[in-house]
Amino acid sequence: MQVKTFEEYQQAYTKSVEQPEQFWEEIANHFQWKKKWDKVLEWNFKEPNVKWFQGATLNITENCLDRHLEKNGDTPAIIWEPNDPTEDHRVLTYKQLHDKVCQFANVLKNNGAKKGDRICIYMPMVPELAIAVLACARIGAVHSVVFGGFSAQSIADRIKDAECNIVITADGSYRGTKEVPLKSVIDDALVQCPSIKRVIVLTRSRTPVSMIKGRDVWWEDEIKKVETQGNVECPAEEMDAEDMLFILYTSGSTGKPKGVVHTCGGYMVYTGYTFSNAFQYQPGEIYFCTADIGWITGHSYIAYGPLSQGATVVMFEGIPTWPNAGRFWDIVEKFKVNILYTAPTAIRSLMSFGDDVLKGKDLSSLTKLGSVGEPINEEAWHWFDEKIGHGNCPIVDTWWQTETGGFMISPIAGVTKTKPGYASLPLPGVQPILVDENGKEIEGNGVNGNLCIKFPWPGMLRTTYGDHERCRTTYFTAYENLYFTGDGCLRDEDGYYRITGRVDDVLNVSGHRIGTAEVENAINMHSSVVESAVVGYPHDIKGQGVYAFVVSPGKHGNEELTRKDIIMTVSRIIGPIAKPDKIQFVTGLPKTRSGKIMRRILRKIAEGDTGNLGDTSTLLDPAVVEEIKNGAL
Ligand code: 6R9
Repeated sequence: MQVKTFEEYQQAYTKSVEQPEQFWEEIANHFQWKKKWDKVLEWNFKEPNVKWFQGATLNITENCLDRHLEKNGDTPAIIWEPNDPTEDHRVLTYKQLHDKVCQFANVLKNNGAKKGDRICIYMPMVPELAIAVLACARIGAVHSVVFGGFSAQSIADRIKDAECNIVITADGSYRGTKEVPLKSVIDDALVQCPSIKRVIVLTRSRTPVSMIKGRDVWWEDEIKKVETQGNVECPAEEMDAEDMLFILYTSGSTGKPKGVVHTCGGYMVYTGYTFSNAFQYQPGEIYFCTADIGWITGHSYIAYGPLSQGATVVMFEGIPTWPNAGRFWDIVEKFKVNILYTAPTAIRSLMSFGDDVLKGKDLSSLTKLGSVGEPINEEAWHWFDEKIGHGNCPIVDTWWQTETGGFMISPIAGVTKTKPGYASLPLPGVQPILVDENGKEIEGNGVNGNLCIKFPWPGMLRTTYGDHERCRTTYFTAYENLYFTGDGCLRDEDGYYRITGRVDDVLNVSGHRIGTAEVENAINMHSSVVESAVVGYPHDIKGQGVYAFVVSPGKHGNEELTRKDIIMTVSRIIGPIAKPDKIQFVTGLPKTRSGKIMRRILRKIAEGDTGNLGDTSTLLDPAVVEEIKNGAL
């Protein structure tokens, strides 16, 4: 399944374009199916309707667990490092993980879970999170993991949208010196969610929680029940290749986050194939992905992709800067990590502490590095390369999205020549194309355009939950017969791709996707706000910061307090990750005569680039621009 040389990559790529069905069929044969497919691919991007491996049945957990047991049952699957370095780490072998997943799958069944049910997971980065995810997949329930940084309101919105009937959570979670009361956030969310019949609560921080009779049960008690029933095995539910595996909510340029839907067969094949190839994973290697399972990176490259390949994954509960900025390097040294996969925002943040924290750390086990989530600036790339990789670890800059399921454009470690800031070349099976505003293909090299994909790949989203039309209009109507990524992209003279960032109203703050419309809606809920406009601006560590222009005549001269109130409102409505970094009070927003906010102008002001604001003649009230310019933060 792995390509070993650049020639092999080129051959694989050509085959994947000329004979895509044969190409993916051969890859799929490396996985374990209960029944093989009748047809490899059926598709159109009009509706859209994409089906891979039709007629096949499988269970992804048999591929991630059972099939490794005979030869590799004692291989560590998960090495877990707790938030507090003085607490013991934990190792779960494939055999142990298998048993725990089966046990918890039986807990889910005892609590009424069935195939097709949607189950919301809101948990800390502990092994039980991976166990909960896999247990859902084991019984054919659809998981919807919500990242721990989202508010009660965001959780409620997601639970309602997916009509979940069970929540899996923990009493609390540790993040550095902070303790987050997860169960209490869930309690607040559930006031709005009558569909939830059961809440399963793991003990982690043992902070006091309210347990409601008839609704809330402890994870540990439920496990005991299963043990006394002697119910250790749990047969894997037979799933159709196109049955839903999970929903993951992500932000777009309009409205509320949408539930991206991934299905069992194609997603399994795609995450396994891309993991194995991009990182050139070899048996025995220790792989550390610093993402949270609450994001797609954790789904695809902590859980499913590595586990389907029998890899050993390091999972970390804490944050990179606690107890100090050397924590990642301590973990690398402690577990002799070979492959480190992290994000530019983490690299920039750790860089800012200087190189002293690196002194005496043994990073010699590292052989490959990876980056994901946002464009990596050259300075960070070189620091990562020199200080962490000591100049001899290829950097795999993986470009992909929640919607793509797995890596799309990425170097293959040791095979593809890398270039700082470039995601380099499309992986086999991926057909990128650059288009101009009118949807016309921009051919040749040394060009810039909007990045689209013209042919389906097995890991792509199938729909947005409960609203297929939204999937169509968001991704498939901007350009006919193309999947539109929302990213701008440069293809250089060598045909190498460099992602330049979002071209829509989506911000990328510390690698987190945040819709400007979402933040505006939250700000507008504050009682003294009339309206607002949110844009991004360059931020040294976060990549982008959130800049809000707010019309608030009722602030009564106390700007500082109102500012804090607005930040609190955004925290409550979305979560702390969407808090504005800057709030500028203005008397009006620059609007066209038809009432549209001219974000182009606001973006320039937020970037501090006020010299040339472009054409402002269509503005209703040009004076407002002067005022905003003069008050810029
Ligand atoms: C995996 C993930 C997707 C957006 C994407 C793009 C940005 C991700 C990148 C990158 C440049 C990379 N992005 N990886 N930009 N180089 N290597 O992050 O998914 O949270 O859905 O975000 O992130 O803008 O469109 P998601």
